[in-house]
Amino acid sequence: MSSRKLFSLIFIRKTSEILLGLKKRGFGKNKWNGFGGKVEKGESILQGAIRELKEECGLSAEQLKKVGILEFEFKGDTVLLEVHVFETYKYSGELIESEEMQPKWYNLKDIPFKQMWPDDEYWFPYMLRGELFKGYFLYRGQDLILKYNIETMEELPALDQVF
Ligand code: 8OG
Repeated sequence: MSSRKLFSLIFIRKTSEILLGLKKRGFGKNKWNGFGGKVEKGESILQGAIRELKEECGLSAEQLKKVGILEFEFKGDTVLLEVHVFETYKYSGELIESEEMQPKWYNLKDIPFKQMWPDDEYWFPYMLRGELFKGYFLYRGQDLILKYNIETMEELPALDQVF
């Protein structure tokens, strides 16, 4: 029997820049990523995304747009990760470093893919082109992608369900 774990992943955008955070601890340590984490009981995915963004970099998001859904399977592990990806150009508050993340603006031409999850290089282009996408990745360990699939979507499911 496999179980599913829900996560949020948020990217703050400017026209030619994207805000990434260097993860300082836990799963994905020392990798640059968007902000986000596990959706908690009693909140929707969107609420979880807004909460995590504030906790990890101090910013409040307005008008988070869902842009993609990623599924990750790790060979030999029955847990399936379902990561809901959001972006926004509208935010407020003061950018801070938190215990979990060290934030930094990157020019879109200089995204540090070598120090990110290996799958990001595959699906970031969809996000940067403004396409909605759904992706599946099968990993061996945390470095090797054995199989993957990405498709563009006309629309993504609503995210107002509370878990
Ligand atoms: O709570 P925690 O920080 O451990 O949540 C993990 C975060 O990492 C969450 O925002 C989802 C995100 N994430 C994965 N796998 C991958 C991945 O392969 N690529 C990217 N970019 N983010 C990922 O869990």
